Amino acid sequence: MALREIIVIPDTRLKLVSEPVAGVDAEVRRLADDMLETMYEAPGIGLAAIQIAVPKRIVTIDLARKDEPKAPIVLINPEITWTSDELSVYEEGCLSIPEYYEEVERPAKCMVRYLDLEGKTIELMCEGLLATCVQHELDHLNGVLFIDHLSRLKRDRVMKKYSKAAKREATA
Ligand code: GNR
Ligand code: NI
Repeated sequence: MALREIIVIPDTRLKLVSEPVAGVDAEVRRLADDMLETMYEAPGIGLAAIQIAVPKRIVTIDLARKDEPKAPIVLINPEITWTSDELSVYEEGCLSIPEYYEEVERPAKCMVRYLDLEGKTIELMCEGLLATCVQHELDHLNGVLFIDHLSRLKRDRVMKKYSKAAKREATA
């Protein structure tokens, strides 16, 4: 297992559409392992491979609290096959947009189909924070960030702030 660096905005790689994985092999399993380690260390409740600069359709999720046993989920080539008409609002954050939080409205429930680490097809009904997290992560696979769901004004403000910070970093 290895800890990987999480890329942050305005890194343009976060806009890439990630490629499907051809098969669940040793390389995919190693990548998923690295993603879990990186996600736990951050700490975060979800991670998409593109956040460690790998444009593959792999997601890790673990909603267990600190005092609970780990409950990792690895989703390979995930697809949302159904979303509820009912919506819900959660305050979201993103490891690629550190220390910024804002409310986002999304379908309250969704059905996701994916391959697990054994290459088996799984269908999982999601609600609550899991539904939000799954949708947030699948957005990453399509180059979409949660700030893309906000008003242009809010998004532009966030992008400007992080672009300035990146420039300061580069010239420091
Ligand atoms: O750690 C994370 N918390 C979170 C909170 C509300 C909605 C979505 C998330 S996902 C985020 C980790 C991350 O950036 N995943 O891409
Ligand atoms: Ni994110």
